[in-house]
Amino acid sequence: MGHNASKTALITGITGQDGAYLAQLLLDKGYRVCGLAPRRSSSDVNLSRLEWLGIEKHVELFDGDLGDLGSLIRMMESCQPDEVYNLAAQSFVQTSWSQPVLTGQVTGVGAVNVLEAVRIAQPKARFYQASTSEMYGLIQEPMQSETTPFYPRSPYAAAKLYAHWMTVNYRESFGIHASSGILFNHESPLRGLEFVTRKVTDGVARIKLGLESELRLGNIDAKRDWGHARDYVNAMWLMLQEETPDDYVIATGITTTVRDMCEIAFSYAGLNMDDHVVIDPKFYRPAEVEVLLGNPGKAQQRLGWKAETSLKAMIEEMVEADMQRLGSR
Ligand code: NDP
Ligand code: GDR
Repeated sequence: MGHNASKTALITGITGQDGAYLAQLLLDKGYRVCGLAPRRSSSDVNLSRLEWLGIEKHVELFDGDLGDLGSLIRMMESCQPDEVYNLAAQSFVQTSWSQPVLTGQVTGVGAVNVLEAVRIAQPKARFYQASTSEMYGLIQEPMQSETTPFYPRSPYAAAKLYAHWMTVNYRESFGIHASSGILFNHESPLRGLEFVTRKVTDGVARIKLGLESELRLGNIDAKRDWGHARDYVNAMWLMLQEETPDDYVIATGITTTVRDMCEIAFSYAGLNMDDHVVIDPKFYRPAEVEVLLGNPGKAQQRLGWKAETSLKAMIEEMVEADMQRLGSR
């Protein structure tokens, strides 16, 4: 609170996992927080995550869409942000093969719409782009850093790589204070149910409560560097407090197989994973990113950031939250 009291932030994707945690972090720091909230047919706007954190009444929501430049410019004009966080995306890798064009439009071109809105209506604002470790894809280096070459392996990753380079270009060509966080996987009780950690913790809670008996998964040999979303949104904020915009890898520096992550969830609930997990090729991907492991050295050195939450503590928190959610239905 206090010294940031006069600052305003605008978050696209405020209704998603990271948007909700980032909104909470910025409200705690005394920011005025605006968010782009696309209309959804089921309930006008998806407020469930903001409600879970109890902050839905403290943010100002604007009607608009990443595909509609006019709506983004109008939002910049009414909100007048000091900081813009572009978190909106079609973010599920699997869906990017069934909807490659939409993924390109939202995740790739959509980011350029936000950059254009900044350039036209709020050029002094600092801009954050949600880049991803998926851009490394078929990596050749055992540990990925800011200098590791990219090799995207999905329509999602290719769209994110375009947005990433456009962010660099707006920084170099137009002097926009634009930074890109290359974030490795990060999870929480607010993670979407289709992503593997939450699918597992929700599945374990259902099995424990007798609502299901099996959990169907794809490639459980894949390895990911998993951290907690609450820790990672802090890195986004720290990047925009730097005088010079730059790109940073945000990761834990530890990689774990899907199998071992699963094991943590099942044993926490006192269950045996082998009694319940069924491998279903339906969840295999046309091209897989087999292993990701990030080197967060630059972020630690320059931003003083490091991951605080262990995978075990996070998965246990997620199982707990899912048991409570399902138990109280
Ligand atoms: P989510 O999928 O939880 O949230 C995505 C957000 O984008 C939602 O608020 C969604 O709105 C919004 N959105 C989707 N399409 C549009 C559109 N056309 N116009 C406006 N808003 C739209 O993602 P996360 O919170 O997990 O991730 C945040 C960002 O970080 C994403 O860009 C993701 O690709 C990227 N990322 C995520 C990582 C992770 O491990 N979580 C790692 C690296 C990068 P609605 O709620 O209405 O659907
Ligand atoms: P990812 O996350 O593709 O890394 O992208 P996801 O949790 O979907 O997959 C992680 C790994 O688990 C394997 N897997 C399964 N995945 C899902 N979803 N469902 C399953 O049943 C299953 N079984 C095995 C996958 O094959 C994969 O190897 C996430 C998203 O948040 C992106 O937006 C973000 O950019 C990256 O993380 C970093």
